[in-house]
Amino acid sequence: MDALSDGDVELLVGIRHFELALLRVFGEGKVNGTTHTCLGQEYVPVALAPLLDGDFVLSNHRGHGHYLAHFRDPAGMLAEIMGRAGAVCSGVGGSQHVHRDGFLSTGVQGQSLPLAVGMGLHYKRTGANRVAAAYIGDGTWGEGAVYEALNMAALWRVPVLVVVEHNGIAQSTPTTAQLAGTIGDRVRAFGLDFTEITTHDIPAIRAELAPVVDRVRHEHRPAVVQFTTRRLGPHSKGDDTRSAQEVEALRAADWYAELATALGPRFTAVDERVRTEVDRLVAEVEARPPSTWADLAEAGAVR
Ligand SMILES: Cc1ncc(C[n+]2csc(CCOP(=O)(O)OP(=O)(O)O)c2C)c(N)n1
Repeated sequence: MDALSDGDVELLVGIRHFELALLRVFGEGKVNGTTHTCLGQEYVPVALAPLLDGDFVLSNHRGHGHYLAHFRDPAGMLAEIMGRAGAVCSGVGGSQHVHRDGFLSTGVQGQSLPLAVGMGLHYKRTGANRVAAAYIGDGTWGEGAVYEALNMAALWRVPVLVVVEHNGIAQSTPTTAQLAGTIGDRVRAFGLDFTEITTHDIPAIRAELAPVVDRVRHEHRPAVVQFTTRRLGPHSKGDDTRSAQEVEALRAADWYAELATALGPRFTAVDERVRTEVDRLVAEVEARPPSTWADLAEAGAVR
């Protein structure tokens, strides 16, 4: 991890502080709707960011980190969630339904995979040299659309990368209580490439996945990459059904403390600066006027 660039460290801790700040403003009753944070999983999109530069990312209900790693735009995302001026989609999409060129998230589990296959087919036909990458959780392997999409991806050989954030739980249901066999065996049954990543060492992850993404892009060999990861926060806001000991054990293996130890003062300096920047951003976005009907019309959301 000590081979990380300053930009990587900034992005990692930036996503961490963004999510913590979000839970705080929700707790203060300053935001409507809901939110799902990626606390503990931040390194996944950070590791993938340079490999998917210029590609299309399809995200899910836990998508802030995916967006921030792809665009480095905390102001637009925060304004979107808080319904303030400058929001990515004029506050229409909120936390889960964000659209921007090169990015689309949906709160409907499994919905992104058929879209990714359609996009991949388009990229293949037009020679776009682009990958459609879709993030899903392990709990989403109960959705039929996932299998329909994998079938067509394999048959049509489209440049689709499925990124599974396997955190071992879906809302309150442990994966062991709902998934027979393994995701890897299911993927291999379609003849697709499957890679499992169990580390949070970002340079090591990039080294392992660069050839995988290359094959997806240039040989149109769809692939599934599973990250064994940890959800440190509640499913949404106050709904963690796990025991305190279980969550404590997950926190003990978090990348954050490990990176702080590995980088020492370099980490502390970046961490403190980024935390202050996020706090300032929250205050600044909160003080902005709400998104207006004019913003919505401009975004094409109303006629
Ligand atoms: C089709 C559909 N069914 C149910 C839900 C409600 N729901 C939202 S997130 C979630 C659990 C998702 O678990 P997983 O895919 O493992 O992702 P994680 O939350 O662990 O990141 C559920 C059941 C939904 N959003 N969409």
